[in-house]
Amino acid sequence: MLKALLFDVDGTLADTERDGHRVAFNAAFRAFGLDWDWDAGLYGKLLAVTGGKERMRYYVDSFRPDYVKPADFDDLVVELHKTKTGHYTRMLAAGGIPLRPGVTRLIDEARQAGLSLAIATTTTPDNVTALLRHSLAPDSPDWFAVIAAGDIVPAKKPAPDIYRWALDKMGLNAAECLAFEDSHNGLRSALGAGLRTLVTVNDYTRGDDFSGAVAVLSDLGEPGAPYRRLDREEAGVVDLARLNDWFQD
Ligand code: XBP
Ligand code: MG
Repeated sequence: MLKALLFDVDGTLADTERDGHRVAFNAAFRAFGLDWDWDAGLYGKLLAVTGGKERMRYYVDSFRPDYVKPADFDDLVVELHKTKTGHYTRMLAAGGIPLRPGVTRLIDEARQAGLSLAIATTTTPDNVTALLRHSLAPDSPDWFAVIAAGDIVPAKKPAPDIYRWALDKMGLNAAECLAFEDSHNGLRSALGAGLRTLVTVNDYTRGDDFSGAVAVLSDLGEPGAPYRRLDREEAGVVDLARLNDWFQD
């Protein structure tokens, strides 16, 4: 029986990367007088590494051989990331990033049916609560039995640790749950924890390898604006009846 839905955040609940995180990173770089500037194309490459601090280190190591790291580089990364989180959460508070099609509808239906909800994400906890509060409902962080986020596990996605941590806190087996992801790294993480996983793609992840997913969709769909299934000819709206069908397959 399907008992719980576990959601990734970035790219899955909302399109946060290109016009959210990326913009906030660039604002932080400017505030620190750095000449780092991540355009939308470069950011797509940087998404290979999850986690903002890890992504900045990856950028320096792989794209800026000219940059000379100061002795306190690790501290600089932490401070840059705090500044970036401040920018990002202010953007969310200003209502800057809406949820993707079907997300609010499906979460409402799942709550009414008594399913448990959880979050399993690489992003910083403050980012999750700000997005939920400002784009879903002010009290919506309380709707989630578990919010597993950020540095609570050292190994970020594609490692399965964040999903294992969430399952453990919920006291549920992977076989009782369904995960929602948007990227190859996220799918690997959820599958690694033994979770059946539904993928909704976005512009950055459309070309990713999604082998092993239950289904690969354009989005969750809304009445009047159905999803398109990418792995076969099908359109529709993701509701609990459809999830249960996929879950039982
Ligand atoms: C999300 C991420 C995050 C954000 C930045 O990956 O990689 O790192 O880009 O967030 P996923 P922070 O959707 O697979 O969880 O800067 O707060 O780390
Ligand atoms: Mg994601």
